[in-house]
Amino acid sequence: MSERTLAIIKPDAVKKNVMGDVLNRYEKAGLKPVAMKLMQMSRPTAEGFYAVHKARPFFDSLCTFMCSGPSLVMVLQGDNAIKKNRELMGATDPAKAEPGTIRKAHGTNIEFNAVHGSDSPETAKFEVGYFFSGMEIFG
Ligand code: IDP
Ligand code: MG
Repeated sequence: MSERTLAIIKPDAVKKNVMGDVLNRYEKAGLKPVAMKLMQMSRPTAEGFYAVHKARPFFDSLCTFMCSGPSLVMVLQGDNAIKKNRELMGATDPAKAEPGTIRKAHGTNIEFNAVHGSDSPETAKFEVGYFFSGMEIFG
């Protein structure tokens, strides 16, 4: 079933000049970018996006990281896009990520881990709508 998921190439990966490699992985896996914007998140934007993690000890540091430079924020569309993207990404901690995954290749540590991907249909709906209006999505 074709679905949409929100993906972010985080500031660490943009700084490392690996946007092209990550986009290539999405496209090769059948995940088509149908909306994208290169943006530097404001603090309130990052805090709202990660509101579910507000009580976590890493919340403040995570928001500082996400505001530290431009990210490539996008909507990916394809069969089982949510699960497929999570598989491409690998585990949250790059040290534990499977070989061949994006985080294994480009993540630095559990915080600076290169990419974001929605983790469920409900989350995807919220996250896509957080950054994009219907008019900005081509699919
Ligand atoms: P996910 O991105 O794999 O879904 P989440 O648990 O939703 O992982 O955490 C969101 C983001 O918060 C992670 O991608 C990572 O950047 C950061 N993060 C998660 N756990 C830790 C931690 O223990 N220390 C520091 N940062 C963390
Ligand atoms: Mg998550």
